[in-house]
Amino acid sequence: MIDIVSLLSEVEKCKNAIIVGHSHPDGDCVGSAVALACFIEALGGKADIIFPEKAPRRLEFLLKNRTELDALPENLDGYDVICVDVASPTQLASLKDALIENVKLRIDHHDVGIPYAKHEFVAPKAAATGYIIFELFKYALGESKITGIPMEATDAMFGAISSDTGCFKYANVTPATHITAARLIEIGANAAEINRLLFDTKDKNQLKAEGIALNKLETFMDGKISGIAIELSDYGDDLNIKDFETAIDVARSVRGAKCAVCVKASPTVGTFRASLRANGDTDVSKVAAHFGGGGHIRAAGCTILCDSAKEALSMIVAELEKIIE
Ligand SMILES: [Mn+2]
Repeated sequence: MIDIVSLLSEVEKCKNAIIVGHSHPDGDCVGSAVALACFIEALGGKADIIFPEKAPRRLEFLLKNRTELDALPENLDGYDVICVDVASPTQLASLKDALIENVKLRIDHHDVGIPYAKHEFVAPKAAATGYIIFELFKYALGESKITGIPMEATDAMFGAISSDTGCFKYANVTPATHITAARLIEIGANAAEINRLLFDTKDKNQLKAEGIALNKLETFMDGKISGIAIELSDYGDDLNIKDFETAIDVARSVRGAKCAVCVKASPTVGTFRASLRANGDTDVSKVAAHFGGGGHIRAAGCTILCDSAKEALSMIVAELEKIIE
C-alpha cells in the first residue's frame, strides 16, 4: 500500500481542491472523485469535480446532488489539483494542456502509467482508487481528523470498488477488497441498489447497441480472440459511441476467448477507440501501450488512427496474436 500518513498530510493541505478524473469516466473514477470531495469537505476544505467529459448517465447516481464543473477556472492559482484514477497525462484529454503542469496529487491504482503529478500516490495492488480513498477515511478517523464518514462517500466508495471489480468478479479482487466492501456495507452502503444500478440497469439504446455488437462479433485464432468492430455507419440515427460502452462484455463472454477487443468509431473521422480485455493472464495493457494507450493487465484501452474500425481491429488482433500462446 501507499504511505497513507504522507497522503493524508498532502490532502490536508488541499483547502480549495479541484478533483479531476480521466476521460470516459468510469464508476471508480466518479465514485473516487465524489468520496475524495466529501473527505476534503470533512477536513474543512472546498472541493469541485471535473472530468474531461461529463459522467455518463448510468453513473450520475454516484454524483448524488453534486454538479460537475463545466470548465476549469481560467487561472488555477489558489487551487489544488488532485487527479484520481488517472494513469497518464493523455487520459486528461481536453484538460491535459491546462492541467499538466499543475497537478499536485495523483491518487491512483494503475501500475502502468506515466508519472505527471508533483506527489504521486499509486497503489497497484488496490482493486480500485475508491479503496485508497477509504483507507484515507479510516486513517483520518483513527487520528480524529474527521468525525465520521458521510453516506454520500460510503456509497461512492462502494460503487467505485464494485465498478472496477465488475461486481467483485474480476481477478483484481483480493480478501482485502471483500473486507473493505464488507466494512462499507456495515456502515450503511446501499450495496444491492448500487450494484443493480451499475450492473443490471441499461438504457434501451445500450441494449440496442449490444444487439448490434452481437451481430458483428467475430473470432480469430481458433476462437482465442473475439472482436467487434463498430463503424460510424453502425450508429444510425439514434446511437452514439457511449451506447457501445458495454459492447466489450459481449466479446468477452465468448467461451474459449482469451482476449476480447471492441473497436468503436469515434465521432472524429479516422479515430477509433479500442477496449481490450483478457480472460486469463495475457497482458493486454502491452498491446494497448503499443498503440499509445494503457490500462491494466486484463483491461486496457487505446486510440488508433486509421480508415475503419475493421482495420483497427485487425491491427490489434495482429499484436495480440504475438503474445497469446
Ligand atoms: Mn480505477
